[in-house]
Amino acid sequence: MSQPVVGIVLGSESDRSAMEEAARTLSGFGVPFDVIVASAHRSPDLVDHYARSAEERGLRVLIAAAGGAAHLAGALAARTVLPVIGVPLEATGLGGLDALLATVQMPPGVPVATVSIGGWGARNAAILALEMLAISDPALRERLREFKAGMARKVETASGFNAEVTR
Ligand code: RP5
Repeated sequence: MSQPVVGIVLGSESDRSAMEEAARTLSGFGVPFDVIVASAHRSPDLVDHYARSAEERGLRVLIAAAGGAAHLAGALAARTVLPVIGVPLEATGLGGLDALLATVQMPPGVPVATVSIGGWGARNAAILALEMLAISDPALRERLREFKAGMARKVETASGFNAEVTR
């Protein structure tokens, strides 16, 4: 098993199903990752240890998913210079808006790259992590290019419009 380069941190075990798409996407590209549950509020020492040791353990990008008062991504970003991607999840009656605002509104100097709420965000977090890794990995960059071309082909096929003629 190769060394994980992406770390996925879930604020709770109850977040696991919402983040399955992130794991599936990274697996599809053959990029090794690890997944842990660590809560910014309930297990702050674990979050602290995970973030501070992430770089030396070989991780290159962190993805943090949490709902409600979602401080997890920010708590990680406070403790590492690795890029942190935040996925706001729907966990309360506020539909994920609470987590979105808590995740995205970071103070200057401590950015969290915040993606959409829930499943869309889970998938986009993985793709964004792949794009970050691809900066120094031309082979991965080519696979991402093919992935995007594949999406375009699907839309073009569904539209019935021959986009080739417009290029
Ligand atoms: C957040 O509170 C977690 O990320 C989760 O989305 C939500 C509810 O957690 P549980 O009470 O189900 O553990 O911290």
